[in-house]
Amino acid sequence: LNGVSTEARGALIVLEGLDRSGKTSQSSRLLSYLEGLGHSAELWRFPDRTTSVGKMISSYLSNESQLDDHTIHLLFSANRWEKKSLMEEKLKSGTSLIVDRYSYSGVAFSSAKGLDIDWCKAPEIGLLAPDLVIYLNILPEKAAERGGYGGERYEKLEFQKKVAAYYQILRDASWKVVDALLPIEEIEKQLQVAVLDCVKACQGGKPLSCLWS
Ligand code: DGP
Ligand code: NA
Ligand code: NA
Repeated sequence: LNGVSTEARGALIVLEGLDRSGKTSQSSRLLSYLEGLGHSAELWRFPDRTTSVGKMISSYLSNESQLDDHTIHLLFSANRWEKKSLMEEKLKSGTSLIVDRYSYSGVAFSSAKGLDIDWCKAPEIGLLAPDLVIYLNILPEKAAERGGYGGERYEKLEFQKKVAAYYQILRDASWKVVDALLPIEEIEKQLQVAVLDCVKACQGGKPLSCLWS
């Protein structure tokens, strides 16, 4: 075992869904849950608007700047790549990460604009694959009713319908689909069960892998 770490690794848990599907509040509930059980855990989100790339993305999303669809796609991807080594470090040192949006958002939102899906996936290849993707499933019409959208670039019903269709194409074995219209506490319970299973599997030696797998 020389040089081989025997420390249990953390789990990479991603929340995905349309805008207003409830990801953000469920993510913070999950963080409290894991911390309450004594697990080391952190809440991350993409886009990470604090980096210089993230600031360009934020300005684009609020319609303060215009960018070619391919260019913004690559910036979103770069924003995940600039966090990859830290992400790997955290997981290997035993910290679980709950991540609000990841590569599935990247591909679904850009494909919904008409970009080729394989072209959209290409820059995500080699990023860490989530151990679990929780998809908060909501009809675009229902999401739009939830207190309205905030007015950012993609928060339009017709566009969100296309995003939902691309999410379905991206669904794979790592996904757990949860009905986002259930009461908040019911969703929370379902997520806790799935997340605890996942954390235990990772502690038990489930290997880290890369997208897309
Ligand atoms: P949020 O901060 O989670 O509200 O995300 C901001 C918006 O950006 C939201 O409409 C989803 C979209 N988005 C998130 N990640 C990506 C990405 O990687 N690519 C594209 N094109 N859009 C994304
Ligand atoms: Na948003
Ligand atoms: Na959000």
